[in-house]
Amino acid sequence: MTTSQNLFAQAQELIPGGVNSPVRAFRSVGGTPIFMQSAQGAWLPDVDGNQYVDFINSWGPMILGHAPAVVLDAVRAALPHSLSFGAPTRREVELAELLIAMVPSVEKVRLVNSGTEATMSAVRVARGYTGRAKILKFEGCYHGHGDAFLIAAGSGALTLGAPDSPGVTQGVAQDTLTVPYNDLDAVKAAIAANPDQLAAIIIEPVVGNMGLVEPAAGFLAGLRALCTEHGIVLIFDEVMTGFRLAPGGAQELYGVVPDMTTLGKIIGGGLPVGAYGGRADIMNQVAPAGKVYQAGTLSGNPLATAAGMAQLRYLHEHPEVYEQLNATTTRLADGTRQIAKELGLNYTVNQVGSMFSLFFTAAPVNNLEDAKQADLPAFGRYFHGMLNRGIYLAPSQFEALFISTAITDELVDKYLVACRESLIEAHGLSA
Ligand code: KE4
Repeated sequence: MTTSQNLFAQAQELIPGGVNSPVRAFRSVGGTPIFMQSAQGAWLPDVDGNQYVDFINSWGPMILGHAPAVVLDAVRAALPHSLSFGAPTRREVELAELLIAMVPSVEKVRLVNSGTEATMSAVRVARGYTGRAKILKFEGCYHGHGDAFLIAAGSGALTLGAPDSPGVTQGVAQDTLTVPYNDLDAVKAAIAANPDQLAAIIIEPVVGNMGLVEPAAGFLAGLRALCTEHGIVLIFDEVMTGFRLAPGGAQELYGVVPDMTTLGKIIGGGLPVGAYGGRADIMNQVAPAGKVYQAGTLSGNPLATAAGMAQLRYLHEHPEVYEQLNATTTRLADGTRQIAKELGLNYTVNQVGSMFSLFFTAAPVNNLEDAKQADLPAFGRYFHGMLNRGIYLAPSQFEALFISTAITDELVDKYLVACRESLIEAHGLSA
């Protein structure tokens, strides 16, 4: 037995499914999850001494690679001053200022401790602001594990085949409408069928949680117009795309400004930080300025804000990083697409900026139904082929890859060699 196998056997006796987040359990790809020992730059050594090149980067946060000096130095400097006060600090003001400078829709912002807290809070504020009850989300989008979102959810819920979780009551589910992604007519029909009842439409402006799916031309602008026309709060869930697709996220990239934005992952530099923000007239509903209650013991935590501030400040001051990330990712995506074509597989590869996915289907993937056409057993074999060749991918077809600045040209070459060999192996092709 490997050390990972031993640890996983112990973990399963102590932790549900042996993991602290379902998608880590390798359930849809089979095998034993790899227990990591450390990480540096692009490299992940596991507890058995194997080395992997990381293409997940903690599901997005490690955009500068693992253990970047700029972030670790900031955390080291904050360490001696205690880990938490439960009182306001200067850095929370500085971080709010930076977020407002970077994210077009954000005029006021509240820090929380996860993306889930951010989305749960944003929806509550939208309901408080509008006095309406219903929300609309898109099939295959994942907005964290809040009850209102575990309806036709993506990511781990989709991976485990539980897009509608037990424990979510009918009372909650009845207030969440779902329509296919990229289907503006379905949105219009949902609005017409629920006149003056929709508090918010929440969307991943670029989807990572059914695999990478990009918005059709005009889709986001269409949503913007409908929300303006009907007094519905448009929420961009940029927990994945924020600070990744551009300094100002997808809303900067596509030039569509929502009423509210939720943030996470990169914002904390690897430590637990989430945030929700938006128009001042909406955010002024939040206690204690307004009556919509939301709170958190560790919100704005001194260490987490030190890490987040360091990472965001670096990204803000080095916009050239985005050009590098996008060029690296384009090499990876185009190379993967070319290899699949040469092998006669013609698989679909979707890419936006430094996020991409290889779908095990030759058909286009523009929504959840398309993504579900993928050959999941073949994906599982491919995943393990890549793992055996030292490439660490998301252990699910319904996730995106997240590229860091630590991925060099040599590592792109290593990935592409492994990709070809793993596709051949997964499909029993001749080289
Ligand atoms: P967290 O609560 O996991 O910090 O954020 C929830 C969330 C909200 N919105 C979007 C668009 C997200 O992608 C996420 C979390 N993403 C998953 C990856 N698909 C986190 C990985 C996991 O669940 O372990």
